[in-house]
Amino acid sequence: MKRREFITAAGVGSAATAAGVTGAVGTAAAQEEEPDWPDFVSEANEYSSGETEDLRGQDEATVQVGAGDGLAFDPPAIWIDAGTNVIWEWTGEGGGHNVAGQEGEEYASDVNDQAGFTFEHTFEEDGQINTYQCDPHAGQGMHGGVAVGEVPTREVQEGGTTDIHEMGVQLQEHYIGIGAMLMISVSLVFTFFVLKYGESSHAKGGN
Ligand SMILES: [Cu+2]
Repeated sequence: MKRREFITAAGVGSAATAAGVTGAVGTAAAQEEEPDWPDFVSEANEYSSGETEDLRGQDEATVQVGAGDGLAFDPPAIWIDAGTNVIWEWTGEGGGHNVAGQEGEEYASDVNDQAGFTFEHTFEEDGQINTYQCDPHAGQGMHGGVAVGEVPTREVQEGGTTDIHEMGVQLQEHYIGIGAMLMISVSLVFTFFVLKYGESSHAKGGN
């Protein structure tokens, strides 16, 4: 194999290995449980899988109304203990909004478009996944979810990456991370030296 081809092969090989290992670390780190949200919440604006805000252990939780592009609740999915008071705070963005309970506990605020407007509801029933929406923007994905206490959960997984736990391999993320960095470093240093000194015999011969 010619030197150039070898450099390319080594570089691609190391990069692929490092990327593979990094992907596995990402999966392991992100792997956790979150409430088994209905699609109504999974498709809410500003929500993506695994981004449930875990506020258990606190007696108060705050959610912004009119976040993101103005048509979202933030955080859109929260997990609280029974007895927690949830306070929705209007940002004033996105027009008139309200908060209206759907599945679960019943509550509804007025529609308002002023920054600083607030609405509160204390969730009392343990084990329930509550959903709510903004009536004027429900059709545009302005939804939210409040999971209370011991609710059914699902495992959070990033799409497409290998689940190293399912493979039965228990690897310490720490060591995998160091390994990935070492491989990248070795690859870079190797490439640097070959490029710098590999051609030197010809270059110096010319001088
Ligand atoms: Cu709205």
